Amino acid sequence: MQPISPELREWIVAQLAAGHSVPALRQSMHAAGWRDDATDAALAEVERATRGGNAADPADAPARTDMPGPRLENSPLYLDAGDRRVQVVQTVKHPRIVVFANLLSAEECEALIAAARQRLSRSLTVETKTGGETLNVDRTSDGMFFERGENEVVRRIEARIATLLNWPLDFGEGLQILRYSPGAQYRPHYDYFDPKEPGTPTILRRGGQRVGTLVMYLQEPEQGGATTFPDIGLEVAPVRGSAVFFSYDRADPATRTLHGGAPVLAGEKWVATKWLRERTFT
Ligand code: PD2
Ligand code: ZN
Repeated sequence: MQPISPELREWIVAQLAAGHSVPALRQSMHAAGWRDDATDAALAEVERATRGGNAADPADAPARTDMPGPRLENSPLYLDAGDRRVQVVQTVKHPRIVVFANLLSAEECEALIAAARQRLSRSLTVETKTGGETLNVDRTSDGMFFERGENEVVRRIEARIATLLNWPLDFGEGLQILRYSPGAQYRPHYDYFDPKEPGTPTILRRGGQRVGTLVMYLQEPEQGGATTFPDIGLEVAPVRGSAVFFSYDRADPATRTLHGGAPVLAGEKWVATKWLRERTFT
């Protein structure tokens, strides 16, 4: 029997609260690969737990209090990231966004690009409808993933990120590398997994929700390629060795973390993305 995770329970509660019928839920879960006996057990458990009570909407659930992020209480200009002194260039409180400079050396940027180049393929995005991966017209870059701790430079950078963002190393997904050629872009999206999609509980079994993103710039394009935050009109320039961090304490647009990669107009942009989960990512 598949275990009934807190995420699956939360998803079922949200679906019921949104007015979806139990048969419709059974059909979505079946399509997402859930066995019928597991589906019945999960539905029964939620029914028992919510009988007589209010089915809470996850958007109204209390925000997480334990979140990744740098310590900024004393408005530091520099932060000690263990093996490197990182500059704090810009901060936004809501949404929580921090722009860093000098996070990576030019040699580290080159080493990541060199190790990734031969392994690139057209980027896929996690498909929350099914829990699988699909080609996405909204994302026209090429990409690959390193395993966590795959090589020396990846290990060094992951340890630095864990120190800088005060988040356990093993809560992070493997580093993703993206290359944008001229014309390539990543249309505005949220990095958290949509709790309303039936594939989401499957995705969340590997470490819960994403709660933070760090996009590190490995190579500057000649023009274009900013990381944009349309809700607040912010554009972060893709300067080599710099990075933008943002966090989201619930899987909801109220976090104002809509963001995208603007089209590259000339040259090539390379980035490395580290996504942070709620728990150990397996
Ligand atoms: O490359 C970027 O600027 C970018 C923009 C939005 C990367 C991501 N999202 C991502 O990797 O999630
Ligand atoms: Zn993103």
